[in-house]
Amino acid sequence: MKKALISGVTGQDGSFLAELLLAKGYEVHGIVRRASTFNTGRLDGIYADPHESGIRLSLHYGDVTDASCLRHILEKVQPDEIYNLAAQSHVRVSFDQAEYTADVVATGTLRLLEAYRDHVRVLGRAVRFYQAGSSEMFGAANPPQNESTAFYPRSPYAVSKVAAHWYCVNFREAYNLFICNGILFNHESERRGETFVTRKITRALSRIKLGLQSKLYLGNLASYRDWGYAGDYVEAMWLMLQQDAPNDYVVATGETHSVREFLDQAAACVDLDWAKIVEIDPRYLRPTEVDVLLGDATKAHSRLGWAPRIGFQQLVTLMMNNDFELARQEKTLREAGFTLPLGGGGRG
Ligand code: NAP
Ligand code: F7E
Repeated sequence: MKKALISGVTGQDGSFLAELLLAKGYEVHGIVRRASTFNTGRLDGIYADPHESGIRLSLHYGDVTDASCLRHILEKVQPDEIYNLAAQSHVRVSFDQAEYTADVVATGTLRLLEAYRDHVRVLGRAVRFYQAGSSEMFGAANPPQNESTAFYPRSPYAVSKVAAHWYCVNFREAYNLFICNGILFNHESERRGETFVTRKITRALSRIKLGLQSKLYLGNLASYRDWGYAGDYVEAMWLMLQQDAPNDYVVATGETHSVREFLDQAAACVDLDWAKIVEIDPRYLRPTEVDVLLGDATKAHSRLGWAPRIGFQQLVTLMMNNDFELARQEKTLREAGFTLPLGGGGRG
């Protein structure tokens, strides 16, 4: 049985990847940050009590800012594949917490790479490593962007991802390690964090439709993103580590849509006129914006045989269906006299 270690297992992608690997028969180990509230909600569908027998998902407390804990986890788990998904992944927040973002995203990757290199060296094991790179690394580069496009990062997050990317390339060349950089364009789902624009829109429009909220405050509606479905994208991560040789791949749908278009599609699902509900709040603008991202995933198509299954319209619809149902449940509970803690409606 193959063993995988996932940093960032509690995040959107981590949860989809853990499900995919479990379905493929892997033993899956995830690194979880200690928090004062539960942060494992996205794993509820696959988590089982460790005291039961035959458990194939194990969680380990750890943090990519703590090198010695990463070394201990590697020694204990002895994985065949490592997926480094841990990140402070919010671009707007990275302007407020630039140093912290660099510590987690750039230096955190370096810490894990060093622990991985030493583990391979000492134990002589063949271990493969996936790095969660981002289309944000292209930033202001002209679209369409592919593996040959020069990076032009536009945020502390993106600069940190570029550093992590090059650490990975350097470790691959310097120590002959099997390391792949996935350069993934935006991918969303019903599990997307509620302060990213897609989920913020689908949560808010659903709640507004049911009278639970009156306004939606957003920033720049003119930017374009190549939005895919997270469940499709984690398959590409896995495929990269199954090839004969390590390489770097762009993963994208090849279609781009503006935030306005996302609003059009989402509002149409619940028959709302978003222009009457949405207000612009400058707090959500970024000091430097990424205007247009549009990925060319020809290499992933031809070498990995990867293609996205879910298109833009289907993505918006599935997120709206999910969030309308959540809003409906919230309304029912409120009417019965219960109150629920709200998500990121006013943030993001
Ligand atoms: P996400 O939902 O924000 O999840 C990030 C994960 O990293 C969470 O599990 C989080 O833990 C964990 N984490 C944060 N700081 C950490 C630390 N110091 N030590 C250990 N774990 C830490 O992000 P995602 O959308 O799943 O994305 C996964 C990865 O792909 C990230 O590296 C992201 O930057 C990258 N990426 C995402 C996209 C996208 O469109 N989704 C596109 C390209 C690249 P908590 O749950 O405790 O917060
Ligand atoms: O913003 C605009 C915002 O925060 C998308 C991360 O997963 O994908 C994600 O980064 C666009 C931007 O995602 C609001 O200005 C307008 O132009 O949903 P987002 P992102 O910045 O593209 C990349 C690939 C990653 O790697 C990242 O980890 O939407 N926008 N109004 C807004 N954005 C937010 N968050 N909130 C707003 O109110």
